[in-house]
Amino acid sequence: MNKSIFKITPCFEDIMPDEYKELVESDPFGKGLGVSQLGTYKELLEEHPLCAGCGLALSLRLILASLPNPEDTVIVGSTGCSALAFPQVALHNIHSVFGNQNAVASGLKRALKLRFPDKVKDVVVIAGDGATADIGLDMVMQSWFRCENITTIMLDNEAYANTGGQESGMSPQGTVLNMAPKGKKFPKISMPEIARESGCAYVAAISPAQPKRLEKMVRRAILTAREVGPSYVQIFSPCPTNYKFKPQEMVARIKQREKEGFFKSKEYITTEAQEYLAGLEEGKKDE
Ligand SMILES: Cc1ncc(C[n+]2csc(CCOP(=O)(O)OP(=O)(O)O)c2C)c(N)n1
Ligand SMILES: [Mg+2]
Repeated sequence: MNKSIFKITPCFEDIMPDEYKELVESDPFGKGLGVSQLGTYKELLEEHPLCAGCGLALSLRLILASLPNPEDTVIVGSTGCSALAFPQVALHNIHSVFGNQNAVASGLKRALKLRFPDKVKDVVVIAGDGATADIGLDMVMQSWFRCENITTIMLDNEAYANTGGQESGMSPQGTVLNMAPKGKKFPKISMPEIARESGCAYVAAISPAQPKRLEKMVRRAILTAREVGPSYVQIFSPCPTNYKFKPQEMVARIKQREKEGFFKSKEYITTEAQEYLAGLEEGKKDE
């Protein structure tokens, strides 16, 4: 991205919103900043309209802080709670029709490769569990089978949250929600394993309770997608509104689910991706 595109034309300086002026003065672009520097620069998402204690909002904040190359990243979103925050994200982003996100991202990545052959452009899908594991599963898996160079990040709040609480394929067995009063009859879908078997070169499961590990996984996934093949990161992002717990208990809930054995951080890496990442991470140590 050429930074001159967001510089303020002098004659508009007095009418530009303070938020925008702050971004121009203290942007994170091209500086290699990450999760550890949060609070020292203007973030790509600050205020958002999501519920208090929303796990997805925290995950989104951490993902945006983890992007290896935010100025040349395009996010493809889908319908769901996160779609409400995207208009406030200071990054190129596209809203796709519910479930179509990986098809849109595939076309976009191919077009960007043709349009900017000498530049790295990262295409990252960020969508809910319903969009990824249910209604969009066909498009998601086909993009993996075709080995598209894109990263898919699922914000797993274990429900269709935006539409008032239906069960999703990712809700645990027995879950009772506003619109699933009898309790879910089937177990949670094993998406990391499906991703691994469907051709993803890098797969991870994580939660915002481990911000540094989340950052490492998001970076590894995006770097792998550049050169090796598709990648998938599943982020457990509990929803206080639909699961009816107190907003301040979101992180405690992750830890409790971990203790009970319902959530586990995972990482699957193919040998090719492992060698590629080891080369990059080794190079970074020398810097
Ligand atoms: C094609 C289509 N089908 C259904 C809907 C209705 N719809 C909007 S959001 C949503 C649920 C989204 O669930 P998820 O992807 O898990 O995101 P969340 O809201 O939980 O973040 C549904 C079913 C829609 N907008 N478009
Ligand atoms: Mg959901």
